[in-house]
Amino acid sequence: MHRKHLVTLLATGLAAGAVTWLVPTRSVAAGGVSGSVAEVDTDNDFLPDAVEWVLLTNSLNDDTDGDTIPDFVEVVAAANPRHASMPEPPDQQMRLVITGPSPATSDPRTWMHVFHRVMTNETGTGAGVMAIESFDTWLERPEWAGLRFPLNMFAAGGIVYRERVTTNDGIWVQLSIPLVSEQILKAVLPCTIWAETTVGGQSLASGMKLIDVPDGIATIVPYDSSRFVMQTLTPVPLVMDGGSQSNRVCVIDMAEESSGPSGTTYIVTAAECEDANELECSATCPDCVGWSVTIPGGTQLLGGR
Ligand SMILES: [Ca+2]
Ligand SMILES: [Ca+2]
Ligand SMILES: [Ca+2]
Repeated sequence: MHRKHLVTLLATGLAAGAVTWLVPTRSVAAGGVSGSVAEVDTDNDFLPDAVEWVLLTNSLNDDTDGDTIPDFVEVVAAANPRHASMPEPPDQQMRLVITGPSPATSDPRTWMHVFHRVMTNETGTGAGVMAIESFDTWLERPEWAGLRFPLNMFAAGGIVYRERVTTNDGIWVQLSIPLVSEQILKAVLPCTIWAETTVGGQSLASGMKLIDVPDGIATIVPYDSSRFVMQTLTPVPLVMDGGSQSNRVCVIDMAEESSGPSGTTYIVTAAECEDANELECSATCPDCVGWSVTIPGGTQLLGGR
């Protein structure tokens, strides 16, 4: 078997030396709606609906902010997909996103999605994944400084792999790996899940911080320069408001309170509804004022690096 056809979940830290090799078992056509959370992509922009929910992009529009840069390119570059911006230079990029169970299915698993944008002249089948030279992923908890907890212990098998060759934006690669149930993952919060890859000799890293909130697992998504949205991993059904759908989401202000071994603790000081595509602001949003939220490493590096 050719090494480059393989994707490795490298186990380091607590299980030093244990390496699990996973071969992509499924290759599905880009776009369209089929079974799992990793495959439902209503607007066919190569970002599953569940991923767009977590990142606040519009799952019904392949260019949320209308600036002609596709959602995929802006998301994978950790740019600003909801506000018009300058074109992204052609470059290798990678972005990790965790999503929760879909309310439309009985699948209780969380998913890790790793998206790559690969710049290569090759266009044959598998050219994108062939360009990925190494792939490591792990979980970190602030209390275990320096320890990388092997994510293969959380992986549930049956990964989804998709690849799309574009005209000007390189090859897009999606690798989605089902993890344990949201309940089990909740037991190790707060944590950061990381992926590190090498593409064309270039080292790429992306992490997502997961925090514990009363509604489940949430991540903090930057909304503008100083405010954030605490977005649950699991989409909630849209609520009809007077017959029309709301497109607003709860944006929060946070004040730093203290710093400890689990990370930096913030108090939510304000919560208000703002436009955010097709997302729904819960009627209970204002309830989060006064919540104490602990984020590993604080709000730095939110949105990837
Ligand atoms: Ca999509
Ligand atoms: Ca979209
Ligand atoms: Ca755009």
